[in-house]
Amino acid sequence: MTSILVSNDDGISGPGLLPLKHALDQVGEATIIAPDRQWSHSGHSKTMRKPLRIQEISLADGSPAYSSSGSPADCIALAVLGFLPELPDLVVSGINLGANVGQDITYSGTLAAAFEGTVSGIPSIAASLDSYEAGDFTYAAHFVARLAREVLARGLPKAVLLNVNVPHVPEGEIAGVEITKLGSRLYRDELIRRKDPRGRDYYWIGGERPTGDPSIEGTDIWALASNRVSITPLHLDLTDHGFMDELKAWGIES
Ligand SMILES: [Mn+2]
Repeated sequence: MTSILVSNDDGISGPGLLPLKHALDQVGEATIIAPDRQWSHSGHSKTMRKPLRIQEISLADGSPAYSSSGSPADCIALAVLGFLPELPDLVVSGINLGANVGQDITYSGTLAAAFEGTVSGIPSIAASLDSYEAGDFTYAAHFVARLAREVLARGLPKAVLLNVNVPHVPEGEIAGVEITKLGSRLYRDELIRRKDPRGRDYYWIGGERPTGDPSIEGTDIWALASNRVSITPLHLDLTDHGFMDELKAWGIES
């Protein structure tokens, strides 16, 4: 039996988790291990200096699931290191509320769970819906299940994962599926300084939602802007091979 490990960064009550699990139940045996709280924007963090707890719970539809005190990556590590009786054949993380495109992938806990699967040698998919409001995950979940079947049948190259972003439009308005490269996000963060009740300063990193440059054809941001599903293959090797020769010319090695 094909086993699929499902996690996310929006937490065990995240709205995209159960629709994803239901769709993946048609592909194999889907087991949820998800964080017990919100971990969005937490990056690839792993808990090494305090204990982790796992609780067996029932989700809204009665499905059994494991809720973990750890990060998204911890959830995958727990499973891979022996919490589950056998290694999963596939890791799927999502479906995240909010796109993970361009530079987002360095912040995203959704991606971190998938990267943790990839580091462990397990084919992995990260999936996000391009909506910040609780949305309709039906089409996205079915699409990810279809992609999961392909990944299980064909495998993925070593150190490569698939980052999927689905537009939040009715299925009839989906204009196609594109294999894309990472685009360029435009963040609009600002620092907000306030006073706490004791008169001390505290800070929020806030501001408007990020936008992106939709004009660069072939990017994930362009695909979403034109109602296309985006699939970006990501490699764990972040080396900038093109810059290596110029860096050597700095003479620092001698
Ligand atoms: Mn999230």
